[in-house]
Amino acid sequence: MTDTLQPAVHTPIPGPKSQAIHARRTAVVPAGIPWNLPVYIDRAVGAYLIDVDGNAFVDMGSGIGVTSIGHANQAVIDAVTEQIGRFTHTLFGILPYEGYVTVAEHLARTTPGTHPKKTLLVNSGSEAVENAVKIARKHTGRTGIAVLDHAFHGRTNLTITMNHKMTPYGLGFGPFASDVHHVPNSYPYRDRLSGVAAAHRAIDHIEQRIGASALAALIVEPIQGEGGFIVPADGYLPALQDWANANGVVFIADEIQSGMGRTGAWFASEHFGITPDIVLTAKAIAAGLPLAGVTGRAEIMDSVHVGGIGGTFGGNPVAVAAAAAVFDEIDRAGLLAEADRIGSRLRTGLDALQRRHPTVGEVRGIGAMQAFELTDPNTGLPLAGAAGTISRYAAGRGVILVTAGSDGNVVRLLPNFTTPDAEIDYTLEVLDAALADIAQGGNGR
Ligand code: PLZ
Repeated sequence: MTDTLQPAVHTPIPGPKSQAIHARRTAVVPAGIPWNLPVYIDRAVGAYLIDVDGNAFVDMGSGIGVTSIGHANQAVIDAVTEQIGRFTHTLFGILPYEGYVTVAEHLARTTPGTHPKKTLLVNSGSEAVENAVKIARKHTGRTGIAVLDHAFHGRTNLTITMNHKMTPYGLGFGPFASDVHHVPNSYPYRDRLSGVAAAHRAIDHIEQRIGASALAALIVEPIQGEGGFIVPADGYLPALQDWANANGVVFIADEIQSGMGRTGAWFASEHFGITPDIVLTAKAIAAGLPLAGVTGRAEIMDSVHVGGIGGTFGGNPVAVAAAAAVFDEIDRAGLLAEADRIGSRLRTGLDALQRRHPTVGEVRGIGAMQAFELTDPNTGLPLAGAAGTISRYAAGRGVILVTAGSDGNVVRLLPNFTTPDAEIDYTLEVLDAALADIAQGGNGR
């Protein structure tokens, strides 16, 4: 464990102070915003979250892959503090500043391919997806958008239309955006298809149900995030890209969850040998400050008329200062290699858990983006809800986990890239105990 911190839960979860805040929240915050655990965080450092009752948790979720370089990173604190003291806003479309340009340069350097690239900065992942669709439509003069089954792209009207799960993301919020088409993904654990066969199925679907000439863009998460860290079979993504390129369809990689070093490469696309026309970033790009990017081939990005894209806060000066520090820190501290190393340690442990616990149907992921899918060993069906039980159990032992999967049966692990080995090993011990507990019918408490 680190010198000063170790997992320590000394109150019931949630503790009394968290419970008191939660009661206040219930009166003033809408019920529709989910909460994983009503534990209110007071501060965070390195791999730890400390709640208002003084409980310390190992953070294996990084706020869904946002604080990837560790909580309270000093380089980020310094960059943000310095920028806040100079200026916090001008609106880049009114009066520009260097930080925006610097982040665009970093994205041009780190996203796949050496072609000229340009970047639009916005505030959230959903907004990045929205803008990528606008740009692809303008560039192609077409309107159709193809998305994959089990995708998650956001919570705006267009992006909820693009999500796999209407429940809960879209239910009751229609009418929805038009000309969005859902296409079969590659999900080797469930479909048992080779990448070539899965791509054939997807392309047939597009050609028959949409028509290539109607399609502006095909958007993929190279590793699906909320869907449950679904790693497509080899050859699936390259075949989709080749088809998109041959048919004048803009090929967009939503790397909002899989990018920024999460898989041990700057972008997960690299593992699959794809060079998307547009790459989307958000989450980890600015260490928790709101920022997202749309980085694409210069000729595609420049197809939009002046004034067609922008926004008040997009590329906010403080957020871009944090982002520049994130890029520098990943380079300086060799954090891509660290993500890979931590991920391997985790993966070895998860593979061992799979051998001991028949409910662990599959372990999958790349780098520090690892997950396991829980399956009923007797029926082969998803163990719906089991991931939530494991996550509650782990919280009681001082480990924060995040669940995923369209059936709520996937536990995902997204440790930050500076997590010490001892915290990874402790997490694996807790998971071992949690899996033993669910095998005996435990409820996670
Ligand atoms: N694309 C691949 O993972 C956000 C959503 C959590 P925003 N995923 C976490 C929740 O409850 O809404 C995400 C993603 C991928 C797009 C998005 C959307 O990014 O910054 O949340 O808008």
